Amino acid sequence: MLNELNQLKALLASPNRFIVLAHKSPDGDAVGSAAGFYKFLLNLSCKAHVVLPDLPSDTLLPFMADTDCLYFSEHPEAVKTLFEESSVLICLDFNAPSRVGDMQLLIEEFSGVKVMIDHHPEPEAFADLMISDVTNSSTCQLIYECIELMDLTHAIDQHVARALYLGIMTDTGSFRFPSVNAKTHHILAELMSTGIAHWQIHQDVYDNNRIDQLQLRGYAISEKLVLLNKEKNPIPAGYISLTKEELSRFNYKTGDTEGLVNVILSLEGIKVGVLIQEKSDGIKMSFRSKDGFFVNELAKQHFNGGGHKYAAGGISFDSMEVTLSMLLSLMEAQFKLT
Ligand SMILES: [Mn+2]
Repeated sequence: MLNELNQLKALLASPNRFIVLAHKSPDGDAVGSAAGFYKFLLNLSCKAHVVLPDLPSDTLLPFMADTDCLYFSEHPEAVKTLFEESSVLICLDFNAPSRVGDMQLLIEEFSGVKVMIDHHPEPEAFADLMISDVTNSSTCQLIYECIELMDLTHAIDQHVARALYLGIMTDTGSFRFPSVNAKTHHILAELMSTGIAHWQIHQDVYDNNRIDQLQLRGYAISEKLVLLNKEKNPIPAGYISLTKEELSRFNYKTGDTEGLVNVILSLEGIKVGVLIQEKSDGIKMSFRSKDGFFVNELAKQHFNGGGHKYAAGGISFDSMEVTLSMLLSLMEAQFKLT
């Protein structure tokens, strides 16, 4: 990694034009790493722009304020021009060009230097500089570690600190997942010492629900939660499925069901939770697990997805009915307790 960081440091010191890019449907770590790295570049007096494939949720959108972010879904031509005019592409919080949706070709055809900084397993070798740490809690933590190793922490101001704090907070379930280590807390302390209002970040992300959103959550838990662990040969799993009609009944907006899959996992005895939602482009699935029950292979092999051992995503292009019956038989085969 030191070799890559030396090369990155050289890029930062040369007259380059940077594009900072994170993945489609950006979560807190994607938003935090994009906004944070962008501000870091500006603090080093680099020329930089941020691009996201599409808009984050209303909750996360304010964290993109003051970044002049270009959204490919809204301004594809402007993004294409930017790709032609830039010399370095920084890819954050994803490890395969397919994770940016319709922007995939732009990455593949980018003629400048491609840099990847990411923590997801099994990176595809698409970048010239690959900085991958699959044990890291978050891309935001990894970015901090890179900045530290490049000896550039003087470029971390409150804007950078706030953004990186956001990503570490959201990717670690507020600092509680097994991926959190002592280093995570040391970094958080450093970020806090810039004077950011850390409590405000928690409040902005977690205490900002709309009533529709809370009621959708209530409905999902009381009416749609199915537990598989109550029979003779129990499967320690539960799932919630939501149809398009159910989502629209509660005026669903992007991000409204964020964290709902973790509620399943909070049940006593449950090791695997799955949230299945019917969206316009297919049936979206979020998998969460714990205690040695892994979900990334299931998502990868059967549902066109992947991710971390304990947190993965996938998509199915079958009907809800077919998807559910497939999921049930797969979970039975993989997770049944004997
Ligand atoms: Mn992440």
